Amino acid sequence: MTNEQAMARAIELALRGTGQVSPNPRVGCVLLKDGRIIGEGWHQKFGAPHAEREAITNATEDVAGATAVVTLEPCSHTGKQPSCADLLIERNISHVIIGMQDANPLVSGNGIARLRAAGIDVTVGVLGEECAWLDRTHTKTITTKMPYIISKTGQSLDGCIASHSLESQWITSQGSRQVVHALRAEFDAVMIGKTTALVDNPALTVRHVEGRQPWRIVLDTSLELPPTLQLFTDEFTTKTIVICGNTAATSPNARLLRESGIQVLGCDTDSHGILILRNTFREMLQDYGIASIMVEGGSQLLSSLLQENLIDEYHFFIAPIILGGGKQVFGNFLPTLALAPKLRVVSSEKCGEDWYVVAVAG
Ligand code: AOF
Ligand code: ZN
Repeated sequence: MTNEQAMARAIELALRGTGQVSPNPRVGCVLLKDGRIIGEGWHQKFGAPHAEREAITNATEDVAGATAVVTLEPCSHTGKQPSCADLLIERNISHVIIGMQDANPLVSGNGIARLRAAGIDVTVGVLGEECAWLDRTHTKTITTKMPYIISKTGQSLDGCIASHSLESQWITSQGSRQVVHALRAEFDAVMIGKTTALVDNPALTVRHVEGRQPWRIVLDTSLELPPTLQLFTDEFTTKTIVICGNTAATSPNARLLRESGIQVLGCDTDSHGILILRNTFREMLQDYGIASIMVEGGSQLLSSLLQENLIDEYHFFIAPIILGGGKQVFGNFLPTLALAPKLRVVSSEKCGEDWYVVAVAG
């Protein structure tokens, strides 16, 4: 087995932690002896043992002299778990192959230095880009203290998310909608604006695929949404967060929502009464461990996020339909070409009848 093949396997293992480890990174580890796998492990749950310890625990042979292939730099600090670099040194691992350096300032470079100081051979950067993608949300949160924000739009070829009469069910095909459910299970929260909640009355649940239910966040500055919405009445009300202005957060409506197990959070507003989302996002990470938020619309919310430069990653599901004069995905605020965000396409593929394009902020 080559180093790349072993790293690809470590990435596969790391992915099993999806939805379980956030805001920690997804990490996988493979132990090799004479090119054979003798142990595998992954970080399974937030606060639980790290991938390297799992792989050593699961090893079927003595690990002394083995090569550890790990997607992320082994940690050098003591957090909820003891240091993985120290564990690898103690167990006489002879070579450590790392996908990417940990962005966590408590670790970054120190894990590698500690391994090298103990005489261990260290190789960094095998499938580095793939490993960086795997842990992009951890990298963002640990360095900026802000969650990673993803926009998801089901849209027409001419960039509309609804017809002029606000019909949006359904623009994209069943295949695309299934991918969306898988995405919901991947990220920590799904967010929508007030109009989308009102017009679509979405459940924002994970259906058609296995996966855990993410938080559901809805913005409603004055708490005017009807209490009969699915988000407020179904079996996941304890996974619903309503963001409103600070005044509304102490109103009788807020109390009623809280009585149903819903979280109601007050947010600062600007001089126009618009919620200052940057602060709210920071709180989401700090107080709820929400490291990634997928915003599913509508155009007003997406526009303000774009304007505030808050979107890290874009998922476009583009259906072969023209809605001329419909609701534009990102509104109409961008006055000049110079202000247009430049994106880098990460992947594009056919999804049923639709095209599925993933792009990141350039
Ligand atoms: C590793 N292997 O499997 C993971 C690592 O609070 P703790 O102890 O769980 O530490 C969390 C930090 O440790 C996290 O921010 C990241 O820097 C690193 N995660 N490191 O060597 C692992 N999950
Ligand atoms: Zn560790």
